[in-house]
Amino acid sequence: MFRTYARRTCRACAGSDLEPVLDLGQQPPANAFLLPSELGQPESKYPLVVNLCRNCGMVQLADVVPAALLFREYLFSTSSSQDMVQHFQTLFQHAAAPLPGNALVVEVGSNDGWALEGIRTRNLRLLGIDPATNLAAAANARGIRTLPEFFTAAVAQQVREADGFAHLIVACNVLGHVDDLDDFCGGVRTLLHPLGRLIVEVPWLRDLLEFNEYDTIYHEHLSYFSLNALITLFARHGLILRDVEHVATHGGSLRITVVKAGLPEHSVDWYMDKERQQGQPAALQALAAAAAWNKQELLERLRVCQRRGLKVWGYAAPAKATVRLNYCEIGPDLLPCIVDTTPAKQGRHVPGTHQPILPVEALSEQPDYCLLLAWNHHEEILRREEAYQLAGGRFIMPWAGRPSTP
Ligand code: DWN
Ligand code: ZN
Repeated sequence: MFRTYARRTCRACAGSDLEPVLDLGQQPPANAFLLPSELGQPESKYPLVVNLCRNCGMVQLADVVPAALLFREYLFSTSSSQDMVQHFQTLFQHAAAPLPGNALVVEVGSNDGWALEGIRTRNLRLLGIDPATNLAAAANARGIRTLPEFFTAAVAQQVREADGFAHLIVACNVLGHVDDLDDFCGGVRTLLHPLGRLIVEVPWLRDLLEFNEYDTIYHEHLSYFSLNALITLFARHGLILRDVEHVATHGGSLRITVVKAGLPEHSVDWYMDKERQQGQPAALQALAAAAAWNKQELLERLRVCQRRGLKVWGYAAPAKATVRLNYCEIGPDLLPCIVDTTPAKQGRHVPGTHQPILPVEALSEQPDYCLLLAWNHHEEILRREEAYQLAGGRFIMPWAGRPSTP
């Protein structure tokens, strides 16, 4: 059991006016999928309490589980979704197009290196940085140079001394995982070329609230960003938001471009308006109510299936499945197993609720329904699992507030 520490200041503005707005109870780390030999042993669970900063509107976790526990061995790999690989490779191809020859491109949180593969044939120097030693090793083995490190100001300094400035730094789905964002931004300032760009993707708080994506709240995700919070954070470090775009990944994300100098573009206003219209803390209170409602509704749907003798399995074991199943208290009695394409997760069990994770090929047993826990990949999954559906299998969406079968 590791100790959490309680964060007393806002990660974006450093203010201390933090108000608890949502409590998802004690939860196991969402990616700590259990080996069969670990099943009988006591499991570590940590509080999952969400704070709102009344100064800048940043939403963030109160308790911090040590990063080394969460990220040094990481079972999630970007390459588990072809759509995501395509999304990130396209990002790199576009962003790298105007770069001078031999420029340094750094991806922070490079996972298994598949995004950088998208530009490996270009005349550029590529460097991945990721704390997961298993993923960094896999990337290095394929020739994508990857440092098995957290991105800190100290690491940025080392890279700059060894490789010079980076013309492009990309950090997708990373910022939310970082406790010390001041140190992270310091690292960006150190490493970024004066004319370089930082491209960041983060799930947008507005979409999390709009679509009740409470299962994306877990210990790995320390911050839930509004555009306002991002601007506040970067401005404190002399970094300026240059562009913003809405992308569909992970339930709705912001892709922003940050530079050392320049003017915010017009598009920023539209996003800021959307955030203002939503209002806080009312939207967070609504999220708490939606989560509670989703629990009742999902349990009822699964019980109805059980009474009718219908077989329901889970489809995909993303980290967010751990949150939803634990929060909703959906155990193996209602959902006996989950299928997932990730070899590293197969043979393991969901933390807390303990469903075994099977290869997707097990779907040939034709459960009547599959609860689609990786709802953010639903298009790809529906495409992929055509045979299951043609044979009569149906997917149930777990979204709160959306009617669906059965
Ligand atoms: O920020 C984070 C994001 C980017 O990725 C994390 N902290 C961890 C992770 O979150 P997640 O685990 O919720 O990610 P995904 O992308 O929703 O996970 C998808 C899961 O679904 C994987 O386990 C693979 C599986 N899958 C499948 O079984 N069949 C995915 C596809 C596309 C499929 O066809
Ligand atoms: Zn703040």
